Amino acid sequence: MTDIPKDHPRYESLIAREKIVEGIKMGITSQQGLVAQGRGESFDYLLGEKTTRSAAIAERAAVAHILLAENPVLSVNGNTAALVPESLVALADISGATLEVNLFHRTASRVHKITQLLKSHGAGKVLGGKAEKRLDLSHDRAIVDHEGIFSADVVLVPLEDGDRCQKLMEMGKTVITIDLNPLSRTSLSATISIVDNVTRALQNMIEFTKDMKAEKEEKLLSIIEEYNNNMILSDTLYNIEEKLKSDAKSRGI
Ligand code: PTJ
Repeated sequence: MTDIPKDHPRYESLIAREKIVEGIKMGITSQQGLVAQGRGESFDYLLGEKTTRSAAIAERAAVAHILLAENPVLSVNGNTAALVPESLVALADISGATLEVNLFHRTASRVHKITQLLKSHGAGKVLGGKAEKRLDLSHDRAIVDHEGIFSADVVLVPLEDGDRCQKLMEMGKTVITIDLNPLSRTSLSATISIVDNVTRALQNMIEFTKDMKAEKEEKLLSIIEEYNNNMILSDTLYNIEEKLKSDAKSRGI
């Protein structure tokens, strides 16, 4: 990995790039993952590279769903495995969710390497390697584990393409997405759309889980009932609009 000085103004962003490049070298991340990261970076810039108030509300509601679920599953792809393996394992551990590797550009070797990586970070059970069920989709994200995504009631799908998100919604599941594009098909079709960088979102969700784990069921249900995903998305777009106006004004444009 290139040595990035800690005082570089774009330190976090450069480290994330390094992790994706490293993921490709390790055979974990697809080359297309680089393009996806670049797209994410541009949306993150528009959000001010910080967790907005609406993203934090979505993250809290997502944690309430995960804590109340019978069989919550965290779906892992090549980008999230490269960027946040330790956070995925920590969130699964503290919330009781199961990890499942599910890839768009699926190869047995990538599934195996991602599983090994998660295990090296302390993961117990990691599904996906022996996945045998198929969702009604024409690409390989369709391949899911019976015990995992197929029978899950709540599924977290970070950095997703819209198809599978819509299919999981049609199957009656609660779908939580993490996607920096508030207007992607994924964000527009999920139950809870977290518009935040996965690196910040998972950290926040771990902290929320620590706080909320001891809450009574009624309290968690009330968080879910009060949540309105359309309002969250519209608030996010408003934030972007205001940030662009204020940036332009401060630069005399
Ligand atoms: O590992 P695989 O084979 O499953 O492939 C994974 C990728 C991400 C390559 C694949 O799912 C893909 O092509 O995704 P898309 O369609 O490019 O969608 C990715 C979405 O995630 C886009 O809307 C990006 O803006 C967003 N995104 C990218 N990086 C981040 C992000 N959202 C949150 N945090 C990020 N770091």
